[in-house]
Amino acid sequence: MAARRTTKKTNVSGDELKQFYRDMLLIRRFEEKAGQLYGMGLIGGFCHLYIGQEAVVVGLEAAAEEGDKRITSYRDHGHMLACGMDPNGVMAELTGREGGYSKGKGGSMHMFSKEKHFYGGHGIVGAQVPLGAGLAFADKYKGNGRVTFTYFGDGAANQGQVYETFNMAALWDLPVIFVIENNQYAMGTAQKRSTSTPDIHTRGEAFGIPGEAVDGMDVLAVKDAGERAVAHCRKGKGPYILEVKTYRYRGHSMSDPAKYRTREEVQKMREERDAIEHVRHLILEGKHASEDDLKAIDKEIKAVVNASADFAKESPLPAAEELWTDIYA
Ligand SMILES: Cc1ncc(C[n+]2csc(CCOP(=O)(O)OP(=O)(O)O)c2C)c(N)n1
Ligand SMILES: [Mg+2]
Repeated sequence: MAARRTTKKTNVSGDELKQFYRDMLLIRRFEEKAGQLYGMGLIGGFCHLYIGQEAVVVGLEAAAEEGDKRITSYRDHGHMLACGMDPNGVMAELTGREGGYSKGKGGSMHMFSKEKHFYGGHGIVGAQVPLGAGLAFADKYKGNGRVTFTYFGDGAANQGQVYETFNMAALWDLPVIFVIENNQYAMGTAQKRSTSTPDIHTRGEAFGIPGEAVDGMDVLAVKDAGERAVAHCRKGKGPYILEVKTYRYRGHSMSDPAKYRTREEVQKMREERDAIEHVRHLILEGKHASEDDLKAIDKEIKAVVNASADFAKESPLPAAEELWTDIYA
């Protein structure tokens, strides 16, 4: 491995590091499998993979408590797995099968789990931002102490509705954490070509919303920042912005020719900043586990992912009558 940055010492336990490793690896292997199934024609439509960004959701989920909510964009499989949704149900939905979270009728961008407080999965860029504030409004109204993680991208951060939402969220002190997953690109447009000021965590200043930038390739840094944001919201101090600087290794979606960046740029991130390798290094360096222990985890995760693909392939397509259910007009 090329030059590895050093991480400041933390008091994180070996068990916690191993859990981070496991959770991030599940997302990566799941997404790789989804990419394969897409290539085989078993997944149709759009499919946006989360590979490279795993530390963002895993770090923030470690800062969340039972009952907290999450809502995100179309790049959503990682969020579902990180909050504990069943890989079988997610993979079956990707392949449009009856056993999927939306009975095979929603696909990659339209899955929900009330049980895990996951509110989608939204294909319209930025649309989930006001919805996230709405979820937080409901919690504030009920006085239940819950917070909502509202995830969106660097591209979405340039949308008008985001600022209408910031205004209302600040005005009403809503317990919402706006998580900007800055992966440096919005489809084929690099952030520097679309965004007047690179530090998007300062965008809340006009509304009195505090914000901070976080290294999104370091799961420990993400968890730390997440805990600060959660504490702020739970104290009733209103919204908080986390701009998590990350990187997606794959194209925008499975149909992206990726002509807007060099292979070397991607390779450099993979070799020098990979979040899973980082944790692997911390585990080995701290002697929390051996290479063989980690191999056993890799094997276990591979089995879970393979089982999800088998479950999906064996699940039938939705019955024709299902066309007439879950319709609200
Ligand atoms: C309102 C709207 N405009 C445009 C699109 C097309 N579109 C889909 S994703 C995307 C880029 C969003 O990039 P970003 O917010 O950075 O998220 P990322 O894909 O990087 O996770 C665009 C323009 C859309 N889905 N909705
Ligand atoms: Mg982006």
